[in-house]
Parts: sequence; structure tokens; C-alpha cells
Amino acid sequence: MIILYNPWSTPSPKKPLPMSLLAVASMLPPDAYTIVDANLYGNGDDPVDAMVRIGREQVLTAIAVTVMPGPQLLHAVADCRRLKQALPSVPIVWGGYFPSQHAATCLREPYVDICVRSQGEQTFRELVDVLTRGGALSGVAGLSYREDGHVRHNPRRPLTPPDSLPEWPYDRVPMTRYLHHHYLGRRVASHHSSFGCPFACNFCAVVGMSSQRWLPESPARMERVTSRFCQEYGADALQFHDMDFFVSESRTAEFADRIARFNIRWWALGRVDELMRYHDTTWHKMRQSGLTMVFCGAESGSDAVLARMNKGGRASASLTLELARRAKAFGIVPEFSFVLGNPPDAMADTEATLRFVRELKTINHEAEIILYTYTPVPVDGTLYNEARALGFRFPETLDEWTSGVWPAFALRRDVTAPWLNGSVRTRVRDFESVLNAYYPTVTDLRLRGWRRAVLRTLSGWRYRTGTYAYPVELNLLQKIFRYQRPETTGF
Ligand code: B12
Repeated sequence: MIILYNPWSTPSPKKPLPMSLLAVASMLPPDAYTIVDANLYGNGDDPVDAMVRIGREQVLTAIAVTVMPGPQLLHAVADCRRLKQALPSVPIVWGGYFPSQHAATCLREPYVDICVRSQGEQTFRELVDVLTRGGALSGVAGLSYREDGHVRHNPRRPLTPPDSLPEWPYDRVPMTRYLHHHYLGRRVASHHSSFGCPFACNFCAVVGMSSQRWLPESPARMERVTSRFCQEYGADALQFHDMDFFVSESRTAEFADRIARFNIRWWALGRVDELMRYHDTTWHKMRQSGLTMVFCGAESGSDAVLARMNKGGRASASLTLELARRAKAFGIVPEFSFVLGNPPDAMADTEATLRFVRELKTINHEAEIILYTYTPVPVDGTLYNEARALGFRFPETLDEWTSGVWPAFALRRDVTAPWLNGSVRTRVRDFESVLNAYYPTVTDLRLRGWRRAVLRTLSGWRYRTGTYAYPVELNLLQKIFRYQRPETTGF
């Protein structure tokens, strides 16, 4: 028996479908595994106790854990420590974003035996064969593990197109608990319809995962998944969490044609320049098929900074403004994320982007704005090199990753770094408070009617005069209205 484990990852009551585990599970015979999702535990139930019970009743081939930075890493560390103590002979395998980027750091710990780097389906399937039938770990591409006291990294595995992998076994998880009521619909499902991204932005963790390759599911397969969500689970909306959904215009157009009959609303993430390259006919199809909101990494209001980020393509600040206009004309709400506080002059960088955000809002006041602070990822490029030159170093142990300033770093908020001082963080937070009060997010269902009016009226003078400092009254109101941040909780 194999346990596929999703450590706790979010305080939100809307629990994310553990897609990474479903992808890995699709490669295993149905009776060979069980999925344990810590996000679904509560009321004193402990997922580690549950796994230890399984391990005492059955022979476990492995406990396979998905780990992304942030709260999930904190929980993965604490839980795997306990699991190793209780079940010392069971191999613990980590996969996902964190071990893919920091395998050597993970393997310093006795409670992580093997790391699967990048796309995991084939690698895990071969690993399970070695663990059950014997053989050498050295023959499995994509693995990192300890051998004779040293960490060994096998060569990367070439990526596999999603259509040649099995569809996900939704029947093995309580799907109804993963359908959510929010801005998009009453029963919103999640999917991931491609792997990778063809670009190499040097602030983005996806680059290391996919080496600039993008492998899409076909529109026919996407239609099958959509149909299953709608017909078997009653979904009325769909969120695509792809790293870059819109790379291929023909795929988007065909998908839109195929799903129009389901009458759903959908959301996906892509690049400004991709969407601006699309023809009006495709925009029409997207709108007709229910595309309601589109998330784009705008990143910066400065072309020079975009170039230093290696944003690539035709990305530019003026194109972002054009997209805001175009999306408005088609009745699709754009959501723009920005990466602020870039080295070396974090304050000048931040001010330039804050001014740009104001300009964007005058063009399309419905545009959602999401502000992140630059946090390095181990991707070669100007920003990371500048950060290193300024003294930045990643932690070298998981204890370090899970203590001090690092948990906040992983959340990409309140980052402490050599080029960032408290005044940049305060400036961003204050601006956000004023902006979010003046233009409350449309994604928060609780924030309607008089609440919106109160926030807007009270913040008006601040927004108009650019007086962001000490917005205590707005922070208090946001707290009372329990303002929901799309960037940390999802909708
Ligand atoms: C869903 C999601 C979440 C969910 C959690 C999901 C969960 N498991 O519980 C939520 C919304 C809670 C979340 C939160 C955060 N997330 Co998140 N999240 C994602 C997202 C959109 C999709 C991940 C996913 O399921 N992909 C689909 C599956 C099929 O792909 P996959 O995860 O890569 O899995 C494959 C391989 O990695 C591998 N694999 C993965 N796990 C395992 C396990 C084993 C055992 C094996 C063998 C293989 C394996 O095999 C899989 C199949 O090939 C990604 C971006 C993306 N598109 O991937 C960001 C992403 C992983 N998140 C990220 C971040 C930073 C966060 C946050 C920590 C911070 C933030 N502000 O966004 C927050 C934490 C907030 C909080 N309050 O908790 C970053 C990570 C950056 C980095 N440096 O690594 C990403 C890459 C977004 C981005 N582009 O920056 N996230």
C-alpha cells in the first residue's frame, strides 16, 4: 500500500483539490494507494495518526508527500518527522515545487528519503517498481536520493505530454468537498490542463520545473474533464490553475467551442502578450463559452524592469494597459499580479509600479490587482544574480526554512531581504489598504452593497490625494468586514 499525502496547505475553508496527488495516483493500480488530505482533517482528527494506523495494519511501500513552499512545507516537515519516528522503515518520498527546487536541502533530513523532481507521474511509477520489485534508484530519471552519505541527483526526465498520461481518478477523493461557492459559481471545480510554460521569467518557480516547455492537454480531453465535472459532480464553474493556459490560440478557441454547451463560467491564467495576440473572434468565443475572469502576470509598470525579469515575448507596460481596455470591451474581468520591491532599488521600483496600478485602474476600474514582493527562486538570471550579489542566500536546512523570516518569505509577503527595508513593505501594505478600500474586490461575495460604499467613501480622499500612510481606519474596517485577499486564500 502507498499513502499519497497532501499536508495542510491553507487556512481557507475552501479546500483545494489535491491535483498533484491525483496526477500521481493516476499511474497506480486502484488498490495500491490511498489519498490522505490533511486539509480535510479537523475537530481533533490527526492525519499523521491516521497514516500511522494504516502503516501498522498494512505493509507500506512508501508515504509520498506533495510539498509546496509556505504553510505546506511547515506541515510537511512536522508531519514527516513524526511519521519517520513511528514508521522508521517506510520510505518517505517528497515531490512537488519545493523538493524540485531544493532537493539537496530536503535530503539533509533523515525524514526525507527520496525526492521526485519536476513532473512526477512516470518517475513515481518507476520508483514504485524499484521499491516493490527491486532494482537501482540510479536508473530512475528525475530522482534525487541519499547514497553512501551523499546526495545523488539523477538526470532530469524529459517531460511527458499530458494526453499520454491517464485521466485523474476523481472517484478516489470526496469531490463534493472540493467544489466551492465563490464569485465564479456555486459549485466551482478545479483543473490543470497543461504542464510548464515556454517562457523563462527569472522570478518564477515554473521555469525550473519545465525548462521552457509547455505541454498541453488536447481540447477533446479538456472537454471530457469539463463534462465529468458538470455531469457527475454538478459543477457550474471551472478554474484552470495552469501555469500558462493561453499559449495556444487554436487550443483555446477549440476548447471554447467544445464547452460552450455546458453553460459554465471559467477562469484561467495566462500572459498579457498571448491574449493580445488573439483575434477578436477568439475573444468572442472565450466570452461566449463563459470566460469570466482572466489572471495575468503584469509584473511591473516599467519596461526596463520587465526586461530585467526576462519577461520575454512582447511584454510591455503599454500592452498591459491595452489588455485592460480589451478585456473590458469583451466583458471579461482581468486580474493583474505585480512583483514589487525588485533589487537593487526596491523603493523606486515599487513607486513606479504603484503609479502604474493607478493608471490601470483609470482604464478599467474592475481590474483586480494583486501585489507580491519579489522573492528569489533558484533560476539563473539578472534578478537572482543581483539578489545574490546583495547577500541573499537560500536556507540550507529545513529547520531554517521553517523558522524566523523564511515562512513569510515563502508566502511572498512581508519579505525580509537585503534590498528590502521595512519602509517598502509598509508602503506596499498601506497602498493596498487604500486601493482595496477604494476599489473593493468583486470576488468577495460578502463585500456587497453598503459595505462597499462605506469603504469607498472613507478611502476616497486618501486615494485621490495619494495619502496612503497609516490607513488605520481602513484596516479596521477591512477587519470588521473580513476582507478576503484573493492572493492568499483563493476566492
Ligand atoms: C493549487 C495551488 C495552491 C493551493 C494548494 C494546493 C495543495 N496541494 O494543497 C493553495 C491555493 C492553497 C496554494 C497556496 C499557495 N501557493 Co500554490 N499553487 C497552486 C498551483 C496553482 C497549482 C499546483 C497544482 O496542483 N498543480 C497541478 C499538479 C498536477 O502539478 P504539480 O503540483 O506541479 O504536480 C506535479 C509535480 O510537481 C509532481 N508532484 C507534485 N507533488 C508530488 C508528490 C509526489 C509524491 C510526487 C512523486 C510527485 C509530485 O508531480 C505532479 C504531476 O506531474 C501552483 C501553480 C501551478 N500552476 O502549478 C501554485 C504554486 C505551487 N504555489 C505557489 C505559492 C508560492 C503558494 C503560496 C505559498 C504563496 C502564495 N501567496 O501564493 C500559497 C500559500 C498560501 C496559504 N495561505 O496557504 C508557487 C510556488 C513557488 C515556488 N517558489 O515554488 C506556485 C508555483 C505558484 C507560482 N507560479 O508562483 N497553492
